[in-house]
Amino acid sequence: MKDATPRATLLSEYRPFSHLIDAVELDFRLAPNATRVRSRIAFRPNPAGEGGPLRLDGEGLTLISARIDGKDVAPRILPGGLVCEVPDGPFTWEAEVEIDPASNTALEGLYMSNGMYCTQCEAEGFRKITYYPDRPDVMAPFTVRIESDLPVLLSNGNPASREGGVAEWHDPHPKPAYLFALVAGDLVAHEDAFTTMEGREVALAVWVRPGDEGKCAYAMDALIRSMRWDETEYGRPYDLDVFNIVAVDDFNMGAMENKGLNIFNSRYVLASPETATDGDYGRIEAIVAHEYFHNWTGNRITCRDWFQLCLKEGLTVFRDQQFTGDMRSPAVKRIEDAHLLRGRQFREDNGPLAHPVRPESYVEINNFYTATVYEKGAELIGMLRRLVGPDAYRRALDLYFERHDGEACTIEDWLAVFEDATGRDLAQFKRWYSQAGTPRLAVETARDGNALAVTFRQSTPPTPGQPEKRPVVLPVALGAIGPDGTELMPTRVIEVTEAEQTERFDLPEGAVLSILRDFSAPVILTREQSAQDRALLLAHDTDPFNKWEAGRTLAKDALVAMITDDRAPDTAYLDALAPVLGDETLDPAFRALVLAIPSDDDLAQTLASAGTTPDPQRIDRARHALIGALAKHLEEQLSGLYDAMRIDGPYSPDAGDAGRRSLRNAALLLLSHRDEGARADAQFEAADNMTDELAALTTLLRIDRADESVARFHDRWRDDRLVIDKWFSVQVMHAPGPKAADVAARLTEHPAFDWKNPNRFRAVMGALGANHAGFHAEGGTAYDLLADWLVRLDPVNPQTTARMTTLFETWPRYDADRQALMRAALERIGNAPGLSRDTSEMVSRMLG
Ligand code: B3K
Ligand code: ZN
Repeated sequence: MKDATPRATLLSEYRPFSHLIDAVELDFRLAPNATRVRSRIAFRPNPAGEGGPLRLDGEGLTLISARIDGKDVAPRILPGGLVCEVPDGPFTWEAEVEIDPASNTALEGLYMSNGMYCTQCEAEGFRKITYYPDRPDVMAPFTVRIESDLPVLLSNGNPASREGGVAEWHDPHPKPAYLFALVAGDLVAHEDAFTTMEGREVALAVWVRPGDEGKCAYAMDALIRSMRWDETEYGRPYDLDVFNIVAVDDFNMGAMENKGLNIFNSRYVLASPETATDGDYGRIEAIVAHEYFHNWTGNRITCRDWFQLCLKEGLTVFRDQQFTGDMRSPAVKRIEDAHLLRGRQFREDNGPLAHPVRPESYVEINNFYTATVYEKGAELIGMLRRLVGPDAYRRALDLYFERHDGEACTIEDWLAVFEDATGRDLAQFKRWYSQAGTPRLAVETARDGNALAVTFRQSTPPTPGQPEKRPVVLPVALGAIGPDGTELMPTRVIEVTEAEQTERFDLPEGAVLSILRDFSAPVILTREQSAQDRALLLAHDTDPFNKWEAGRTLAKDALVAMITDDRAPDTAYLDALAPVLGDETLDPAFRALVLAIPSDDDLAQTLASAGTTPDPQRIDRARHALIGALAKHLEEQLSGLYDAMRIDGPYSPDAGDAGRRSLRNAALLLLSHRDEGARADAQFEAADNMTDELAALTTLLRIDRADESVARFHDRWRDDRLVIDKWFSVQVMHAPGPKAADVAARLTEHPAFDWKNPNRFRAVMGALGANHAGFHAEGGTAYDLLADWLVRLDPVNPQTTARMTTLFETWPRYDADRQALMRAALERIGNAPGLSRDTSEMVSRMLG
């Protein structure tokens, strides 16, 4: 470990910084191994600060010179920064440092990717560029000068001048250092323009490597739609003369919302019908929107400290979810988001890494960009909106923007605008931010004539460091359907605030309650309900989420019975599915979701939370058996759907066509169990778009008949790095369980396995973790392979390594043998000499 005992940062220890900054000037002279950075910073004492010397953060910097008000000074250099005595009043700090971007493989700070310079500063990367108070509550306007022979030189804000090899940029909006960005490279632009509601002309550009310019139109279109949507839905116009997006191949995550200069992982920018799937298009649209929306929720109003991360992330995820719902289908989007939340966030919340939406302590903040902060954070915004209603929500947001523009805020500030705009007391609601864990909501009913008493009991199991839990506010949306399928009670929202609470409804015998409509609270609902009642809801519920949920629960019940009691597949489920699949009034995208079988990991989690130890092999077998039964039972219908959903005409990524393809390809996968892959072979050859081509390949992999197609696919796409990522990934993801670790190991020897590129590393190792039967195959070879590679990656790229250790987070779910093997793998990672702070924090949290 780097530090024997890495120190935790605590929310309770927050103190304002000693100084404020009036202006920052940065001057970069770029050179791969010896970039010089000069800074000139106008400081003045912070009236709210505690005085004392100036402490600046800095990591891996070679200090060349430092001056205060023009006079040389000799600051004390410490492990994470420096300390310097300073005058009592305002002063100017000037420093020059040297850094080595070409050797920066951690991809944090200033680094190089394919000959291009770029930056990633959130959360604490700016300190690797120069000495600075690298914390979000210190905001300042920046002027940046870049000197380089490279043709394109970009930074935040508006361009100020460009002459010879020098460009100057000025960003008038005060910002924290984590939003700083610089890009220099041989890049080409896909350009467009936007006129804001205030009449501002904005020049838009998506910058990519030469050769990729034909793949930027969709990202640009998504950007323009996002800008318009934020104006119409939130009244938020853009505030600079330019907005630039740059695509980078080596990037630790999805994208970054730097002011006026968003930097993206190229996989979330580049798209053409031949190379990108419908899923890729959807992610590009959502991420472009997400980063753009941060301009108001994150950049103009930022976080006081990193504990408040959900203030910008939860809210911005919620906004991008609303946007996608508006662009596509709100019902389908809600189901996908709820499904993702259960898959990722519930998994986190019910394991050793559980933490509150607003954590109170961290060692490495990069380890807290989690599903809990993002996705559960977004659910909290959705619950607030449901509790106060859409009009009051909009009033509260208007007040938020008006009151806090230009400030660094807290969750208390956020809740206060809701309290002030609505008069509501949110003290109990606030528990959602500090209490980790997924609440269980048990529902029981008792009838007396037409009086139906519904009792809700909520409880949250203990999580690390939080043995006792208190009741939270649960908005429970519910309605009722009559035995003939008509709606007896339209949706109403009950607020469950007590540990136990009973509500009464006037509903006749035979009425079937539909509870937690629209997934109105992020809880695990437990409730005895007959298969007949579930089938009724699947057929007739007016709430799309609960209609889908009814089918899902039937599928899960059938699978659990197959896994635990060796039962045969339940034909009641198969019968209930048929009319929904055939209902042409239903969106094909929705029908595709209904047809999807719960994943192995989902089943493992379901079993574990019901107190049964999941057996990965049995789960895999049962799932296969159900797929086989479904294919047999519905063969004719599926075959009809496969033909009916065919699209003739040019590819369009819009939601309508994408939905048809997803239903058609879901049918294809099932039908391959009947036709030995004949349709998939034909589709693989004929496909004119990546969605259909990859679906065919995946289908062939799943029935273990893909050898030839895998080779053909590689030959077709060997020069397209993003498609080759898919090629690596699907082979591992869809390998039969016992073979998965071998397939992954073999692929790591492929010449194109560039393991220092995070996308490529994740394509193989992330896919191994996602192949449940493969990752947990007997003997633990997959655990060992992953551990070997994480030990190797850690010194090169701690952030990606730490993130990928979470593939082990489910260890407590499994049997004693697997637990021991997974723990041993984690211990081996933990004992690697020189392990990064990032990874060591993750390992020690997981091992407890
Ligand atoms: N704010 C960035 C994430 C930064 C992650 C730092 N480890 C992207 C986003 O959420 O929009
Ligand atoms: Zn974000």
